[in-house]
Amino acid sequence: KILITGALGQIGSELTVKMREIYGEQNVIATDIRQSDHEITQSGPFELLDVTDAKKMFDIAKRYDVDTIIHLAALLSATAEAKPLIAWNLNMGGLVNALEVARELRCQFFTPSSIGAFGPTTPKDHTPQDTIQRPTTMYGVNKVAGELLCDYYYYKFAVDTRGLRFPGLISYVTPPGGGTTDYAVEIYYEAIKKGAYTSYIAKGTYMDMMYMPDALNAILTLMEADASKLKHRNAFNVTAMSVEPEDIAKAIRKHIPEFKLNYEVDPVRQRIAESWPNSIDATAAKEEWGFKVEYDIEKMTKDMLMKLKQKKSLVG
Ligand code: VAH
Repeated sequence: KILITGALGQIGSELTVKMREIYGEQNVIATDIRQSDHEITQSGPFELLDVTDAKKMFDIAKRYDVDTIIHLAALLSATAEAKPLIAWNLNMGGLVNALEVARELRCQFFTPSSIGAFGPTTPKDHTPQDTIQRPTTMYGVNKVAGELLCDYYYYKFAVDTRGLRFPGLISYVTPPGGGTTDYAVEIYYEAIKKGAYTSYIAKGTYMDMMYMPDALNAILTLMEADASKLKHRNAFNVTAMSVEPEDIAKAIRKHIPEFKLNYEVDPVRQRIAESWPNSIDATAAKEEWGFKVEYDIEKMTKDMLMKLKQKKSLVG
C-alpha cells in the first residue's frame, strides 16, 4: 500500500493517477491538507492530512497498512522565500514526520529534492551529482537538509530512502504553485489563451526543465530499481533539457507563429533562478538505474499545446 502526501499538488495529482493505474486504486492512499473535487479524491482512498501532524500521519499509515511513502507535501521556492519560517516548519517538520513513520512501519520512502539544492558557488554548467551545495534560499536549505536527513535515515535506521533532484516540471493537469520555474508552465497556458506571455524570468536565464510524464517515469523507475545497484540514494540529478524563455517561445512559434514573448522581471524569482545551475549532469541516474527521457522541448511543446487546447475546449 502506498501513502502519498501532497497528492493534490503538481506532481501528486498525476503520480496518484499513474500509481493507481499500476498498483491498483485501493492500494494508493492519497492525502492532502485540503479537499477538492479532483478525481483522485473519488477514485481511491483519500484522507485529509496536514503533514506537520505526526500522529495523524502515523495513524493513517498504520490503518491502511502502508509499506511505501511518497512524501510530496512542501512549499516551493518562491513561496518559501516569502514565508521562510513557515517553509522551514512545513518542509522540515513534514519530512521528519514522514521519515519517522517510514522508520516505525518499515516503509520504502521517496521525497523529491530539486536543482534548488544548489547555490551560487556550485559549478553552473553540467553540475555534477556530487558537488558544492550552498543554496541561498530557504527552499534550497530545506532541500539540502532533506537530502542529508534521508541519507541519515538510510545509514542509521536502514530505511530504504530514495529521491531525485527535479528540474522545473512542466505539466498541464495541475498548475504548480509558488515555484520559480512556473513561468515555463504559464507560458503555454497564456500562449493558448492570449497568444502572448510576459515572463518574470529574464531572457537568457537557463534552467533545467522536464515534462511531467518523464518525471513520473523517473520516480517509478527509481523506486523499482535494484537497491544493490544504487551508489547514491537520495537526490539523483535528473533533467531533460536546459532552456531559457526564448527557447520555449521559439518552440511555441512552430505551432502559434504570432506568439509574442515580453519580459517584466521579478527580482525575487530572478535572484532565485540565477542562484541555480544552468544545466545539471544526470550521468549517475543513467548509470545506476537507467534514467531516460522521452520528451525534448519540441515533443513536450507539441503535447502541451495539444492537451491545453483540448482542456480549453472542454471548459469552453
Ligand atoms: C520551484 N518548481 O520552482 C520548483 C522546483 C526546480 C524548481 O523546485 O520551486
